[in-house]
Amino acid sequence: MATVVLSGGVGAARFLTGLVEVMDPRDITVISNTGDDSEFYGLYVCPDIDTVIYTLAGMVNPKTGWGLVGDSFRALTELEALGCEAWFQLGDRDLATHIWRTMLLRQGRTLSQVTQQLAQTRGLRLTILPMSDHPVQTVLETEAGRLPFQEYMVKHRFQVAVSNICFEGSDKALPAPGVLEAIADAEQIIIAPSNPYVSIGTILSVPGIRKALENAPGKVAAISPIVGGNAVKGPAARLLCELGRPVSPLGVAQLYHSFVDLMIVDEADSALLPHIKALGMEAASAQTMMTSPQAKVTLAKQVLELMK
Ligand code: FO1
Repeated sequence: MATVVLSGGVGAARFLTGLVEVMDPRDITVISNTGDDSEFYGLYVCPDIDTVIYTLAGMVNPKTGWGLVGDSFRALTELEALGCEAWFQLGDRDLATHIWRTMLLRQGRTLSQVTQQLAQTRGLRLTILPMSDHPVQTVLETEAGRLPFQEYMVKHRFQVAVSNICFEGSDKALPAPGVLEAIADAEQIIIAPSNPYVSIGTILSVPGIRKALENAPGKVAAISPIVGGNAVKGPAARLLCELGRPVSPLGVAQLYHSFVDLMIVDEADSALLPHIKALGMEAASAQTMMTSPQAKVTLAKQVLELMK
């Protein structure tokens, strides 16, 4: 069954490891956020795409959820000794991915082409599409000034108040080849448990994607990344609060209500189901905490069952 998954980084990657166990990966198209992409030392780094690929290939560092398991940081140490800033932990083996990607982009390949080649090289059978081949940068307006996403997230550890989020370049961006077609052809579309502002919101900022979701003939379900008033990972709870939304799956549902048919919340948040339904969408609860390989498979099964 043709399935599209809108994806950020770690939460989406964990969900996808369950999904590929319960359906044919060749039927899955992942549309990945690229607003977190950054250049470090002249290299083009795509954290969300790499997190999904490394996780599905069984290569990810299980402690962090990003980067490669067992990687070392000798190149970074040398770069620091040369006077470079080194707050973004790029491992030695991870650097090979960024060198290779940058090399192919400089030869004129598109990010879509490079991403598909990278996924195939790592043995993956699903399709991974960047949201756009054009550069879009998530920039947060904060009390410490305008910060590109990785500076906000990693350098400042998201401990600065945010007043607004911009997606620079999105007005000139086009969806990557295949993105709108995948949404239109999908029998089901799943919004992964990713940050609704800086992962999914960034994808929605690319002209045409929100409209395609609103008009999609397939059912659209979203899994809440907020459980019991907290983000499972990252700044989602803080951003909901700072941008004036309820810090709960209800706040997420408010952001998604124009295109989501079914909101899936954790069992801990079952009491919110009537409030979410009042927005005009279906709502159901499931065990969304992916604390073991079995829990990931169970969640994927439950999501597919709820979407029937
Ligand atoms: N996240 C961190 O919190 N600290 C890091 O130093 C860091 C390095 C890093 C390197 C490669 C990569 O693919 C991801 C990396 N991440 C790091 C994760 C990344 O900042 C975010 O989790 C995503 O951009 C949000 O989805």
